[in-house]
Amino acid sequence: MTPSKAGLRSALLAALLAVAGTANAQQTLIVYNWNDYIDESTLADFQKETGLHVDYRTFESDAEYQKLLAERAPMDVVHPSVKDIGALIEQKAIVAINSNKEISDFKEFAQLVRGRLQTQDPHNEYAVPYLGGAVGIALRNDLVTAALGDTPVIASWDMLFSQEYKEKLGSCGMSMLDAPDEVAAIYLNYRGAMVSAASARTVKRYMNRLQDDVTGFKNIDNAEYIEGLAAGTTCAAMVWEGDAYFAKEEGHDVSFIQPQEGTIFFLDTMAVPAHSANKDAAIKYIQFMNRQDIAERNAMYTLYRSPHQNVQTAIEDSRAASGFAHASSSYKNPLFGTPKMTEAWKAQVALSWDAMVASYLAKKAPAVASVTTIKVEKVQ
Ligand code: SPD
Repeated sequence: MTPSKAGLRSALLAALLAVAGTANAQQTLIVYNWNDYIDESTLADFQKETGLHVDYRTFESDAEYQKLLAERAPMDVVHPSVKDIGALIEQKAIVAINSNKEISDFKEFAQLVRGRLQTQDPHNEYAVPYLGGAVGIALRNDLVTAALGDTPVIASWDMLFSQEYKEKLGSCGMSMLDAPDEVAAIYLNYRGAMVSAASARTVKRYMNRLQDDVTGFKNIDNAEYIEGLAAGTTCAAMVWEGDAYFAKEEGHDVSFIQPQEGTIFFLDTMAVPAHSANKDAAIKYIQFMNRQDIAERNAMYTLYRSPHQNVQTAIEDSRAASGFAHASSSYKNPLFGTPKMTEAWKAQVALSWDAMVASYLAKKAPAVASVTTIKVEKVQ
């Protein structure tokens, strides 16, 4: 987690968990979730209700949790993105937890969410949706206005990738997500390629172009931009939307743009690793977090979108009344999902990504690189 949110809250979380816990030997559940992705008071409530102790840890990228899973690091609940569920099932890295509808019959989830899951987990056995949202651009308004002069702010990926905007915004700090699959899909779509039909050769060609386009960016990273936007050291960043809305709610001069060319609608889930030592307790945790009242608290707090149709509708109504609205209404165009990736697509994206990062770091000297590697943080 980055200090902008976590610094304020990890102390609170520790206090809440201490109060909720007892001195008795408790069963401990190890939960890995994305950074800045929970209302931490729900953890304390879970402990109070069940008597189970939660050892809550965070990660910042797909690569981080995938490495932890591959290493069989102690873990009872993990939050993979829906795009990876099919592969995790195939690898036998996660287990079926909902074969008898113990957790949900999935009827309460938005149609687009169910469709997204269907392609990966056709019988809704392995993964329960948690939160989702759009990828877009966060702007630190004061800095961007000063840097752009008469050039207008536009709802376009041009703000990050066109020469015209980069020349103006490069000096106030630009940043791109460290999320190969999402970035590749967004970039190919932006540059006019048919993402779902792109051959490995096409992927390679476009990723080479991206390599030039990110030259001069301050970061390729999933957490530093949160701090950077707040501190004014980053002015334009590709972000997961909740992080931008949260910065705004904390009083920073930040806005979120959903580019008109289209963007990813990502969806994260809850799953149980095959090597979990506490599978029954893990199912209880997922059941609890999937409860409508708890799901609502997490969506309200994080400013991401709830997969529960009713919860999201109620939230949108109450937020609209207070002047808050997501850049587009839920689950509609121009949001699209990460395409069902063929092995060749995935392999080429991974290869091209590594080459792009290597070239980016080589050009970035003398500053120290900040591409995310492993930064697992433990909060308890
Ligand atoms: N603050 C991070 C929130 C996580 C958003 N989901 C990321 C999906 C990546 N595939």
